[in-house]
Amino acid sequence: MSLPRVCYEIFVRSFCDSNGDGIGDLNGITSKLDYLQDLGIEAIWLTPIHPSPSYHKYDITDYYAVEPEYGTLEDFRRLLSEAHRRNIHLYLDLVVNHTSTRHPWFRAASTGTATPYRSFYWWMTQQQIEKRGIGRRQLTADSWEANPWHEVAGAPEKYYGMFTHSMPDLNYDSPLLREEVYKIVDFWLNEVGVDGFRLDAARHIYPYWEKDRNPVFWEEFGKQVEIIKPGTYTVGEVWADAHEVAPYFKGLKANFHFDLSYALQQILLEGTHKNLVSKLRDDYSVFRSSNPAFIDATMLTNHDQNRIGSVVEGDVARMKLAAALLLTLPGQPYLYYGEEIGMLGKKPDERIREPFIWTEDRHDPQRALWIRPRYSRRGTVRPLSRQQPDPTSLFNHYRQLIRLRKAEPALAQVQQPNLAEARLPNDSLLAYYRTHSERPVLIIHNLRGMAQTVHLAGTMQNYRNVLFSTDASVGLQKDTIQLAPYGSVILV
Ligand SMILES: [Ca+2]
Ligand SMILES: [Ca+2]
Repeated sequence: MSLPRVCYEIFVRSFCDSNGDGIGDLNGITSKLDYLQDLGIEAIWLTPIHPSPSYHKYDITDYYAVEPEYGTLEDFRRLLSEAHRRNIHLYLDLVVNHTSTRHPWFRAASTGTATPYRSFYWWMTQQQIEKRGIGRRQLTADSWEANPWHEVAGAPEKYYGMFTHSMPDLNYDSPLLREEVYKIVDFWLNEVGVDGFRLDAARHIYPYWEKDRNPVFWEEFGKQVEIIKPGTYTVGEVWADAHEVAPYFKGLKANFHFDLSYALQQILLEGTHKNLVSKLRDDYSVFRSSNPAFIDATMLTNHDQNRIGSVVEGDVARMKLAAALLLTLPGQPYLYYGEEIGMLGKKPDERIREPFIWTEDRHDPQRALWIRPRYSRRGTVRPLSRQQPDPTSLFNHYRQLIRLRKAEPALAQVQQPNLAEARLPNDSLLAYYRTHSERPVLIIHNLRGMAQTVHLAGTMQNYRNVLFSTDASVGLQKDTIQLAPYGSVILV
């Protein structure tokens, strides 16, 4: 199967419930594969599906099993084979920066120094911690834990858990641990048959005082994975700027582009182009220096960020603009589930992970109920069932743009991003070319909430056909084109 061009992140607990217990599950996802295929999705990233005491499951107690709330290994195998039947790849969330404190490794490790599992984690006395000056960490976008050292009652040594006390960090100086992780990877790739992994907390594998070792670790990991199953896809969560992300491309095929996510949000909020194209081209050249075959994994937001719908205050016109930006820029875009129907949500985390709204039926049995929604309710978000028949809906806007992205060679290109600046005299317009030897494409976005007329000059006049317009009534007249408020056009 070829490299997926459009991907979709599912927060499993909230997507679709198949058995009426109110918790989204694997069979629920299987029942929605036709929906995802119709939307045009080619790969799915599932948030963790392994047994875990938390609702989000990012603290795992058994890497070989499926969380009973979500189903069984058989359910997972069926989901995978049904996905493959529709040419949809499946990526698991590999959370190996830390385990749950309830994982058998940690239970054994915390009993004392006599067990081989002791070396799987980081242990230090208060004196050692102070001597090295590592008692407090700087807060980062992904962790607000200032005191990463946690006590085991009655023991002299503390363990390191940078996210929280219930998530002890694994210590990759242990060769035995590395072996265990490769066994896990082998099991899911070869015994089960998944297509790849999203690597959680990739920049935290080694703690901040040894952070230069992280890209080196992933380089070894990448080599091992290539031996275990050649061609496996990997995408890293390296929540940092482009310069820090770049070296991770030596080991990982793709990395998420958080800088771009922020830049797009700024553009949507301020209504000016912020030199996006030249910034992106700079990022590409930084990534290219690490690996010319890098895959730029893009998103508006993910399960750790305020939803794009709330960033633009529920304004559907700007959600359409956001989608048009994401789906016409280079890269391998990831939609966050529900984004395509305009779901809303602001932190705390639970609030950006609310249940998908499939129908207007208030007793819709597919709808997850594990949390009472505050932002994404039937009154604030149009259910999918009402958007599907409406050609002007946000859902159909996504669907149409995805189709175009896959069909148009200049838009479909994932590797070696083909992006060039197209200059317009007004900074509330953002224009760029997706270059191509035979069929280049010109894209123009109106970043303002009022209509604008664009005069096409110079080489822009070569683009005579409208492939897409947010407002279907808009056309090209001689050398001018009308852009609806927050509207986008794609010309060829
Ligand atoms: Ca369920
Ligand atoms: Ca770590």
